[in-house]
Parts: sequence; structure tokens; C-alpha cells
Amino acid sequence: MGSLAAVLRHPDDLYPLLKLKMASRQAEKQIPPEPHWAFCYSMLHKVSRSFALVIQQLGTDLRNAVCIFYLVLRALDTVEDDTSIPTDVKVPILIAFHRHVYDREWHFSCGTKEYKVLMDQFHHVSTAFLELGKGYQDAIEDITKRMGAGMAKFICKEVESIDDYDEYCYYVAGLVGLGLSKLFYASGTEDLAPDSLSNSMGLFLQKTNIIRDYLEDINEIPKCRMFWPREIWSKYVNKLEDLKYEENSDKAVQCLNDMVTNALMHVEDCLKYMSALRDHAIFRFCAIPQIMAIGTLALCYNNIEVFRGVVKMRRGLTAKVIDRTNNMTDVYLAFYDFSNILKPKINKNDPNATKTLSRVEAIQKACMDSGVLNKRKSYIIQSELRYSSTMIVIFFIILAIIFSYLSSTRASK
Ligand code: D9A
Repeated sequence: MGSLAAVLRHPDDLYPLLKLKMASRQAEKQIPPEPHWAFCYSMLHKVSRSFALVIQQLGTDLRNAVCIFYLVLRALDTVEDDTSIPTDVKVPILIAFHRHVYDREWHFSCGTKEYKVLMDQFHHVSTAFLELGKGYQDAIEDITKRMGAGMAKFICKEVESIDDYDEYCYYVAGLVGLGLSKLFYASGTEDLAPDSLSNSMGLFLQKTNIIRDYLEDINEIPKCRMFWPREIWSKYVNKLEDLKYEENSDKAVQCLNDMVTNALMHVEDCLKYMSALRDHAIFRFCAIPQIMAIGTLALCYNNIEVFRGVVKMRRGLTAKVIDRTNNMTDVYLAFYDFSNILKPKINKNDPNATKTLSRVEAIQKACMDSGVLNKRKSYIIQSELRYSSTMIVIFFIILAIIFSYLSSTRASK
């Protein structure tokens, strides 16, 4: 129902949503016949629908390598997240995981729902991994080794300083950026991107997720997950969980705005990383999650709802982002437009207002300096804000067709 109401409010979501549905149907038909590849691609679709589609459009070799890389990372994540595993069992597994991916006999049951299936049938992932080219295997093993060691370090270490925060995000997301840059390079279509830019691609996505998922993480049972750095939240409250209580709303929003301002630091590096990409499929694979992230940050900024539930971009907008992201002009326009949504929300009494404004203006300047903005009106916002009358007409025509079809079938019965 929610989605129908959303379409009624945004009728121009309909077409992109239909295209997304068709594309995912199409993608599911393309699942390879071999049992281990079939398992890997069906698992990929289960754990991340929209992202799986973006992976699907990569070239065959790279697609298989990214699919396996994604599942190995999800498995590592599942071990890290499973609070029922004692630390003295969990740490050795995280550190040795880079060796286990080569061993089809290795098995460790943990996690819930589809992640438990991934762990219980992980031998399929190992079989597929062993079929990848050596360059891809080496890149995946190297990143898995460094991420496992980093995760093990933070099992018993809290995220205190902003440096801890950047270090933790480097281990669980920055290294994913580095790994993908290595896979793109190994596929022979891209130069090897500088680590600093690859790291920023990961940190911008991870920090957006950590901000968006505050309430889900703090309410995690049995042990809450605390990724917000004490150096930031201790300026507003005495305990991180205090941010969720009604009486601390003003302080909570100020702390949220501080976290969003921190995440905006990585945007210019991400724009540099994406503007250097040559391959269209790789470009879309990298740009779509980044646009989702700036959209989510614009939504979360100064928004008390982050402490009341999970604030997410609606599926229609996700469909539009996937449908309309084809080149760097689209990226500059999207970052410019979403910054324009965030900017008017900056209230001058916010302790970080000046810093937030300067970061937003730096982002908009980077987009303006690209020289592409004056050519085109806007990426999504215009269509967001004004209901295109044509869309409403088309919507009712489709409705009329459906009714006449339904009434004619009922009449013929
Ligand atoms: C990514 Cl192989 C991720 N993460 C994401 C997804 O995008 C990045 C996990 C594994 C892989 C890739 C990603 C995509 C393209 C280029 C990248 C990159 O770097 C150059 O990673 C940095 O979020 C997870 C990390 C952030 C931890 C890296 C996008 C994704 N989005 C979810 C939506 C969501 O809300 O999580 O998975 C989805 O679409 O379901």
C-alpha cells in the first residue's frame, strides 16, 4: 500500500519503477546454470536487490569477480555481526578468513535468515572463487585479509576519536573501495585509482549508512552497535543512547548535523574518483550508490525522524537514480541538487552551521566548476517538486485501460 501511496504522490516514479521491475526479472533469467554460480547470483539478489541489478550490468568477467567479492564481504560481515559468537572464537576466524575462501571444506555456521544460508553453503562461493582469474583472486584475498584483521582489532576497541571512526570505516568500507579499484584495474578497463580516493568512496557510503541506521543499531539486541565517535556525541549528551530520548531532541539534531557535516568531507574525493572512470558500466556501478548516499544525507540532515525510525529514500527515487545516472553530468547535477535540498535546512543557530555551509558550498562549487551545470536544468528535483501534468494524464489513461480490460474480461466470463 505504502508504495501505491508513494506513486500517487509521485506519479513520475511509475515508469522508472516498472523499468526496475523488468530489469530485475531479466537479471534473474541471466543466472548461470552451474549450481555454484546459480547459488552465488541468487544469494546476491536476496541480500541486496537494487545493488544486485547494478552489478548485473557489469561485463561477465568483472561481474563474476564483483559478485564473489560482495558475498565474501557479506560472509565476513556476518561473522563480525553475530553477537552469539564468543570473541575468542570470532577473532581467529576473522583473521584467517582470507585463507578459508580457498578451502571448499571450510564451514562455520552463524548469522540469521539468508546470511545463515550464505554461511552454511559457503563452499559454493569458494568453488566459484577458485574459478576466477588469478588477478581477481589476489585482490579479493588481500582485501579480505586486511579487513578481517581490522574488524578483529575493533571487536574489543570502541570508536572513541574521529580518527578511530575513520579507521573503522576504512577497514569495513574504505578497503572495499580499494578492492574494487584493484578489480577494475585487473579487468583491464580502468587505471588503478589512488587509494585515498578509493577510500573516500567507501567512507562516504559507510558514514551515510552509520548515520541513517542510528536507531536500528542502538536498539540492536542483545548488544547495541555503537559506531558514532564519542569525540562527536560527547559534545551533546553523556551517553550515545541518550540521543533517542524525546527530551534530548535539540541536542540530538545538533549531533546529527555534526555527523552529516563530517561525512560531507569525502564528497570532493568521490567526484574526482568517478570523473576518472572510463567504462560506462563501471561508472554506473560506482555512481548510483554515491547519489543514493548524498540523497540520504540530504534527507537525514536536521531531521529528528532519524531518532524515531530509519529514514530511507523511497523506492521510486531509487528507481529514478538507477534510470537516470549515465554520465558525470548526471552526477554533478544530482550532487548539486541534493546539496540544494540540504542547504536551506541549515539553521544559523546550529553549532556547526558555518562548517556545514562551507562544505555544501565547496561541493556546489566543485559541481559548478565542472562547467556542465548550465547546460541542463536539473537531475531529479524539478520532477520531484512539480507534478508533471502529462504524467498525471498518462497515469489515468493506464488506469482506464486496466479498468476497461478488467471489465471486458469480467463481461466475457
Ligand atoms: C559496495 Cl563490492 C558495498 N557497499 C555498498 C554498496 O556499494 C559499494 C559492498 C560491497 C561492494 C560494493 C560500492 C559500489 C561501487 C563502488 C564502490 C563501493 O567503491 C569504489 O564501495 C565502496 O553500500 C557496502 C559498503 C558501504 C560497506 C562498502 C551499495 C549498496 N547499497 C545497498 C543500499 C543500502 O542501503 O545499503 O549495497 C543496496 O543497494 O542494497
